Amino acid sequence: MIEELREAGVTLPPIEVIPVDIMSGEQFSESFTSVSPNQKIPGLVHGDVRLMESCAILQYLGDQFPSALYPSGKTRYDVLQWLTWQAAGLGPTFGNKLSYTRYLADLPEIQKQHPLERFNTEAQRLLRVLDKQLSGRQYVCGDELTIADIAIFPWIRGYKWSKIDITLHDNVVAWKARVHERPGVVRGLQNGAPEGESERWSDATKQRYASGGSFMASNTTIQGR
Ligand SMILES: N[C@@H](CCC(=O)N[C@@H](CS)C(=O)NCC(=O)O)C(=O)O
Repeated sequence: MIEELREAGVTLPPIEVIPVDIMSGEQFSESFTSVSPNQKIPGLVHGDVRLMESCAILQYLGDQFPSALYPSGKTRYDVLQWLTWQAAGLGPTFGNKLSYTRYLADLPEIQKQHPLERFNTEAQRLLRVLDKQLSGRQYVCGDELTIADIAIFPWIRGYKWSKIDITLHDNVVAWKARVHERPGVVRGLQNGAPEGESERWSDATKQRYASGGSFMASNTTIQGR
């Protein structure tokens, strides 16, 4: 979002990006919890405003720094419905599929079968909905990139990690490539990624994410919060 605002010619105040290492539990620290009571990244501090939830943060930035990324008028409601669709549908479904695919290695296969099938089927349904929406459009809400695209893109981009096959959905595949090649997106993806690994993780990084994810997804960790 920050890099796309810059691409749109918006002048931003100085920005400090503070990494929160969720693998080592930094999301549970007192200072981060005061920004994000749900103890999940991302969080935003701007003056006396403290915000959690990526879709709320996108709306806030869109409001504070006006551009075509968060259009006004009737289109805004179109953007908001797709933003909410991500927060309530695509994100949780892809996230749950990811957990059962990569992070719950200790769970017997038999216990994983139903959730894997359930979340994969729902993910495919959501992809059909997105594919239809993208028919005849460059971006989710028309011919301009908006915060709806910014919210949806990371889950679609990471489809191999969650093992959700997007390749049957031609419009989704073309849209993913279109978003991915934008200079602002390229710069944004490099921010915070391990050196040289914004496009392809090393085996060591995959292993680190898999074990960190297993720690976060376990019922014991969730109960202890
Ligand atoms: N709906 C939230 C989801 C945030 C979320 O799940 N963040 C994950 C990383 S992608 C996290 O912080 N996990 C740490 C944990 O579960 O302890 C948003 O969009 O901001």
